[in-house]
Amino acid sequence: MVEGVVRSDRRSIARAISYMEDGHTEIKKEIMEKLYSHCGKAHVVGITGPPGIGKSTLIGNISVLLAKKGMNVSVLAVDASSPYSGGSLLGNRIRMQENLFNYGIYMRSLANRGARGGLSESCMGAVNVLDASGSEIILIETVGAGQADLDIMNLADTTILVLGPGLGDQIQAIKAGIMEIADLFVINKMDIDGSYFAMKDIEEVISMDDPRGYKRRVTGTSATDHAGYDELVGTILDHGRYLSGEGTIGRKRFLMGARWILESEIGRIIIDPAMDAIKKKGTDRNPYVLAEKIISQLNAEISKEL
Ligand SMILES: Nc1nc2c(ncn2[C@@H]2O[C@H](COP(=O)(O)OP(=O)(O)OP(=O)(O)O)[C@@H](O)[C@H]2O)c(=O)[nH]1
Ligand SMILES: [Mg+2]
Repeated sequence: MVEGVVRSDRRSIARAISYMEDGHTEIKKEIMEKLYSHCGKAHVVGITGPPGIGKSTLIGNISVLLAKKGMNVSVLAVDASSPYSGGSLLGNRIRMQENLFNYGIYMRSLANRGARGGLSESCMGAVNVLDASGSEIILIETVGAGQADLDIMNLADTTILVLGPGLGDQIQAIKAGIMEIADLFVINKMDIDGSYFAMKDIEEVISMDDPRGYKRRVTGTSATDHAGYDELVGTILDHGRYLSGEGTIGRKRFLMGARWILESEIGRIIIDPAMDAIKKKGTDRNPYVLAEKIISQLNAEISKEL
């Protein structure tokens, strides 16, 4: 199956992702280890925002533009509240899926909050499968609400927050949390009144960014007018280049990886016994000694695992 994934065989990709959703930890771990040497090339883009703001429509449109540039594109819809539709009309939905298929774009919904690991863990697994299969860009759609969403965004190299007209209060609420982790902003539904003000709102927020860091941008898009997508694709690719150019991507992925280790089921297999052993040993208040103990205990647990 792993060989199939690496060959980009669609059935193997689908099976491997299903294991990531439902498989036992041991199987997931084995698959992830075998995929490891094939991973690391994909640019992972998380797209979040309130329900109905137009995320699926947007992703449908930009994934086609990316595919037309010759890129290998995949789409993951996480816990989508509505089927991948690109519009509420059934005809629209069929057209969107046909369109993605015709451009060779791989699309998959993840909706399983099964007992073995959470949704964000399945998503992390799916990203690794797609990365190993040769996807150059992986677009993840998730509804902008709550912790699970933030965890999924913790997977993305580039996080895009989609907002729209008439979200004044929501923008206030969002400013505190996800605003900080978003790298790029989109005001969708530019064809609707009020979008201009939403755009100004975001511009004001990002004008306060630290000038030494990445200069965040906001792009206006409209599905009705098919406008803004070229510019948006430009900013996404630009952010990807920024990350690899700056070497920031290594640090960012390392930190995200460390969080996964601490929070995932796989991590718990190693970390919990180590922590238990340390707790039994005593009541150290000395952080230097404690740090050394933790590391040697983790080393012991890891070699046991290997
Ligand atoms: N006027 C206008 N309508 C849009 C635009 N983009 C999307 N829509 C419509 O907004 C509705 C929701 O679009 P979706 O793409 O399904 O939105 P979503 O954010 O993916 O929704 P959820 O996945 O349910 O959170 C559909 O009826 C779209 O046709 C736009 O730019 N302008
Ligand atoms: Mg959607």
